[in-house]
Amino acid sequence: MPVVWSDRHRLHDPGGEVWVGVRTPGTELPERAERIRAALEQQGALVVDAEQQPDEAVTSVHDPALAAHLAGAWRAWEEAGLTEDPGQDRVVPYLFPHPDLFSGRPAHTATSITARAGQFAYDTMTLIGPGTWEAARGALDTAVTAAALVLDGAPAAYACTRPPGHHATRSAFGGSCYLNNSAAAAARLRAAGTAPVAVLDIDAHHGNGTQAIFWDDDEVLTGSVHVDPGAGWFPHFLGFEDERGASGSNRNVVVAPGSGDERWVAAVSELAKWAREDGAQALVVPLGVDAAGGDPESPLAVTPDGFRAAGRAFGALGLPTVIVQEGGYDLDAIGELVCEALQGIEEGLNG
Ligand code: SP5
Ligand code: ZN
Repeated sequence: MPVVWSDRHRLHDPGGEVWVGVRTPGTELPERAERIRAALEQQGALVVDAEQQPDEAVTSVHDPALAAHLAGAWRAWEEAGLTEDPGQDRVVPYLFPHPDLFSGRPAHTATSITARAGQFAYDTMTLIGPGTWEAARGALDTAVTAAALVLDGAPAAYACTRPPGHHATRSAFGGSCYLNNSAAAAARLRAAGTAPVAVLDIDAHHGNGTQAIFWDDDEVLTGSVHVDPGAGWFPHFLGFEDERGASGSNRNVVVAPGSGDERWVAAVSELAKWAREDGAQALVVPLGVDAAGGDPESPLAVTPDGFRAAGRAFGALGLPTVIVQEGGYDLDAIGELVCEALQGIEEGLNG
C-alpha cells in the first residue's frame, strides 16, 4: 500500500517534556518516523509525498482558535523574550483556565502568551518549539492525503504521521499531540459522502481526542482499545468503558497492564465486529505500536505477531482503509511493528 510522508515532521523537536515540573527527555523523537520509513522502504514500499491540504482540513475537526494558537505561539513566546528571561526554549503553560473559575461565563482570551499557553493545552508535557506548527500541519496533510488516495480507489493507504494526533480535541492539545490527524482523515472520508466511517484506535493509550471530536456524531463510529486508565495510565480521566458517545457511537475496550496478544487481539477483534455490525463503510486505524512489550510508554506486552493478527482482523472487514501513525517509542522495534500491522491488514483485505 502507498506510504504517505512529509519531511516537515523533522521541524518538530519537542525538546523533552515537562512532567511534574521537571524537564525530562521525552520519547516522541524525529527518529521514530525515520525508522518506520526505512523499514517500509526495505520491504519495497512506495513512498509518496503529502499534498498540502486546504485550511478546511484543519477546521473540519478543530476550533480555528486552536490552530491560530499553535501557529503563533512560538513567535509570541520568542517576541516576549521568554527564551532569555527566564530562559525557557519551548512554550510551556503555567496557568490553566479551569471552567470552574468562570461561573458559566466564557473566559477572556489572555493577553500574555504565558497565560494563553494554558488556554489550549491540557498538560505541561506537550511543548511547542520553532517548527512544531509546520510539522503538525504537515502530519495532518499526510493523513488527509492518505484518505484522498483511498477515495481515489486505493484499497488502503498508510500515513506516516509525526507528531501524533489522537489526544488532540477540537480546541485543546496534549499527550504529544497537536492536531488530530486521524480525525481529519475520517472527516475527509465523511465529506466525500462515506457513512458511517469507523475509527478504530489500537494505540496503547485511549484516543480521547478523537472520542471527544466525534462524541455527538453518529456518522463516525469511534472505538479504542487501550491500557485501563483506571489502573493509573494516561490519559487517566478518560477511556473508561461507560463512555458511549451521545448516541452509542463510541466504544472503549480496556485491557489490564501486562496484557499480551491473547487478550489484546480479542479486544481489537471485538471493535472490528462492532464496526461491521454497525455498517461501517470505511475504516481509519490510528495505529500506535506502543502496546508492544518493550515500549517505554505502556505496560502492555503485545508481540509483532499480535500486531499482524490485529491487522488481519481489520483487513477482514474488507473496507477502504486509512492507517494513521500514532504512538510507538521503542526505536529498535517501531519499524518492524508497523510493517507487521500493515502486512496483516493487506493479508486480511486479500483473504
Ligand atoms: C500518542 C501517544 O502515544 N501519546 C502518549 C503520551 C503518554 N504520555 C504519558 C506520560 C506520562 C508521564 N510519563 C513520565 C515520564 C517521565 N519522563
Ligand atoms: Zn500511545
